[in-house]
Amino acid sequence: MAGLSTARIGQHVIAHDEVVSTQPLAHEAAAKGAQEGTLVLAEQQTGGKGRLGRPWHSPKGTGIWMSLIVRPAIPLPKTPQMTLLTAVTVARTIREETGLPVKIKWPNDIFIGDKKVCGVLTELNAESDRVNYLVIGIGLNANSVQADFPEELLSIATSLRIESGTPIKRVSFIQRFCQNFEEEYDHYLRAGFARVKQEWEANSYSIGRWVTVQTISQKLEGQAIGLDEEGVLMVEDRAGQIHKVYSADVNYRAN
Ligand code: BT5
Repeated sequence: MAGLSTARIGQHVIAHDEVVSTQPLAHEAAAKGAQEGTLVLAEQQTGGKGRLGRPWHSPKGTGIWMSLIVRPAIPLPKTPQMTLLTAVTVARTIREETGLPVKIKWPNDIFIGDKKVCGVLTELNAESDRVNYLVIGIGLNANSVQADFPEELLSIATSLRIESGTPIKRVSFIQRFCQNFEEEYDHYLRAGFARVKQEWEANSYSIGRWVTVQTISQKLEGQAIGLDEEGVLMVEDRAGQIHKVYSADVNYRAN
């Protein structure tokens, strides 16, 4: 990408017009040895995906639909931290590029007000207990207008353009994202998770809210109180007991 001052992130870009999803294309590229920092971008996805097989609406030309390949030398249990690092980086980039007040909803959503503007999907490729690579998918509604959203998303989704009243420059957004990501990622690899945790908590939509958490084994109600040192969400129930939520769907509700 011209004008990009990173060492790795965004130095190789694979740009497509229409794809089913950038995620499998990034996996293919990574399996063939694509360098760390390679970005797969598309103008449109016909089968964009979220977590747990959910669809991600990705119409032509309105969004930033991209998958980033990274190869962090971290133990497998720490890989969810990369989702939080990415969310922190996207949120910072949105603030810097638009001034909009963004919040991070655990674990992978970026919100403006009570609407989702961006989602992150991290997929792992590992051999025994070694991380081979991660594909981090980022779907950001950049320049969508209301009419770009299907009926079922109208009340839950928004875009940077809707919120700020002006279209954003997608290339300059991606460049700034790459710079911010590389800076945060290098710091994380050198010094650990503490700075990501601090920035995540400072910009959290989740902390202080009452949540219902459905895990495979239990349904839990309580207040989200923060992240532990590893990036796991801590939820305090009415009896004052603290539960750690690793990977589950968190629903928010009024007290
Ligand atoms: C996510 O999943 O939020 C992760 C989204 C990742 C999308 C990127 S785009 C580039 C890369 N290629 C892919 O195919 N995927 C990644 P999840 O938390 O499961 O949220 C999915 C839910 O968000 C859906 O069930 C809808 O309710 C809602 N949703 C779908 N499309 C949306 C959109 N464009 N904006 C806001 N919300 C949306």
